[in-house]
Amino acid sequence: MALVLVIMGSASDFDTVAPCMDTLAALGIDFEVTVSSAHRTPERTEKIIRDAEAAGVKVFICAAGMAAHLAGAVAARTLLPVIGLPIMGGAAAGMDALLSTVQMPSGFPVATMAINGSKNAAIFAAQILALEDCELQHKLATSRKIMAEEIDQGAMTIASRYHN
Ligand code: RP5
Repeated sequence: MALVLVIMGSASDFDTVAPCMDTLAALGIDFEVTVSSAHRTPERTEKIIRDAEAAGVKVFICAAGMAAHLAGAVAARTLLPVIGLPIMGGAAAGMDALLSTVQMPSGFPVATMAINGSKNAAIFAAQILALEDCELQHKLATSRKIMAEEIDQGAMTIASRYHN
């Protein structure tokens, strides 16, 4: 059963969103991914939300660029947590999507990631699911340990260039 539903506003977002799906897969999280637009296919978006809720999805990740209303449109129709992923594109280089996603009216929060922050969207979804999943908590902790080791390794590599 999919626990996370990733929705992107256009198939053109796919390459930017792909690290989100890769990270969910690496963490062993069951997810589904689809394309639907808040503006171009509002009825389809509405049906996707209803079907996902009925199927047991726990978290939505909504990626969109430009006047990115997808995450907000989903948040308006569900009580499940919605993670917004602003996608860079167009004349405003992602600032349009960032502000459209983050500046929600009081009462309808969207947990907004950085512009193109696809990996963090997956990790944040995992952190929500990990509240009730000890194994997932362990995977996230292990992943942080690996990141810390990589920083330590980088520090040693750079230091060794200048200090023999
Ligand atoms: C948004 O408009 C999409 O999420 C995408 O980032 C952007 C451009 O979409 P296309 O014109 O490439 O379909 O709705």
